[in-house]
Amino acid sequence: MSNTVIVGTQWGDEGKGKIVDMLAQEAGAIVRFQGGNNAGHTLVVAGEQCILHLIPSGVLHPGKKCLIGNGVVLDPEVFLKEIDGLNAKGIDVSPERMMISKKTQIIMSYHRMMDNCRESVKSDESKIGTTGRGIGPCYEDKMNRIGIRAADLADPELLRAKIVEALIEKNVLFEKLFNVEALDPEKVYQDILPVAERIKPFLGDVSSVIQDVNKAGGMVLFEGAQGIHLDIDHGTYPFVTSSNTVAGNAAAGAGCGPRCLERIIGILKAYTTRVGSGPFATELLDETGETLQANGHEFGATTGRKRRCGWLDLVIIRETARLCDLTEFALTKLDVLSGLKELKICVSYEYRGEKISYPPQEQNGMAFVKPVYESMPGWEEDITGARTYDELPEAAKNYIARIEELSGVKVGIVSVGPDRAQTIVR
Ligand code: 2SA
Ligand code: GDP
Ligand code: MG
Repeated sequence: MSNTVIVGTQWGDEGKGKIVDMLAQEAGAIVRFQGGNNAGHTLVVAGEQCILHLIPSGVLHPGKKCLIGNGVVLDPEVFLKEIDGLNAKGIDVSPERMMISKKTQIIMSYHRMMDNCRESVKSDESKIGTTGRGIGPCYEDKMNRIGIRAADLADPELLRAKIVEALIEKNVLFEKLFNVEALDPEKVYQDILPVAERIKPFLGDVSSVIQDVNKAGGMVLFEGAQGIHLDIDHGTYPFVTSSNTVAGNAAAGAGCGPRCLERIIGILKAYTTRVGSGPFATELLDETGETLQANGHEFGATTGRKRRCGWLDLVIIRETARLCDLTEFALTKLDVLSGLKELKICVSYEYRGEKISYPPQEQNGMAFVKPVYESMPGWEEDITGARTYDELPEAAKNYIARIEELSGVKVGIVSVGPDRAQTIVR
């Protein structure tokens, strides 16, 4: 089996969790390589729903190794809560199978505070609409080389000194700019100590585990979070998250070389959604948008925010295919389109008087594009019970074929419902 990377092709919430859970059956290890608990990955097995924020979506398969790579920002309290919840359900998440890279950056209370302070002083137009989980400020500290790394949790003196250092500038900002109370470094340190104690047994060398799994002939599944158009470099900057979400970062963020990445599956929702601010060319602010939102149950899996909905945008998908070198798509939520008489696919944009096939690269250029649509007939049938490709209505097959033609990437998996079983492998 080839090592496989799963990425979101749009703005997140394409159904990555479901597909990772499904493919985890064949994996030796599942590794998260970027993002943090801003992610909400939903798995449904035999009707029972489980939403994961930090723990890799392979966890429901007993014995599979679940790894958190160096590229992740980890909130230790959220991590412990998540394992407690899983253990209570009888799912083993002991350090025997769960590991956090010693190099993983730690989200501290002051990162969450900074996230909310920064958003609160922005104008309505410039608010990012972050999840408020401290993701951006934690990555800022990493790049600023003052981040707390997971291994520091096992070294109390170093930890204390680093907290003091990290708060020097932040406390000035908290007090003078944001008008909130400065934090006492000693209190932050004392509060994190019991948490650190519980995290210690999970610390390890994720890079070596990946290598060992491969050496033993096992497959490693790299689980991306958010989506390619939320990538810090390639997304709709500045309305993006603070990590590289592209497939290439799976290598850097997990601790292996680029030749490790073999099969690259882009998870493609049959329409488009976005949560948070930022341009969205095919957004539908009408009844059809509401229908997609309602039928697709489009609410943020972390914050509960309503997701914005619109037609499938092949321009951003084409860009994803080239940025990630996709080998195939897993098309999800096709069932949500059932009952729509007409389906539209955005095939190009009009931008500054020109027709373009890839998103503009100027800041906020996406806010000024006009989508060029192609129309296709929809289908009436409920397809949630389909288990083979042939059971799909002709119009659904045509929709899939058109996606393949317009993107140059084949659709290898079709998902027709949230449950693990509601999947067609071609
Ligand atoms: P942040 O918190 O700094 O990463 O926010 C920056 C932008 O990234 C967006 N973002 C997301 N978009 C879709 N899904 C995400 N996960 C949750 C989910 C979101 C939720 O599964 O539904 O529950 O609201 C996710 N995480 C970050 C975010 O909306 C900002 O636009
Ligand atoms: P992720 O962040 O990419 O893992 O996606 P989320 O879990 O945030 O959002 C996807 C939502 O769609 C979840 O509620 C899933 O249970 C659900 N889902 C996944 N695949 C399908 C599908 O094929 N059909 C339907 N109706 N729901 C799906
Ligand atoms: Mg999600």
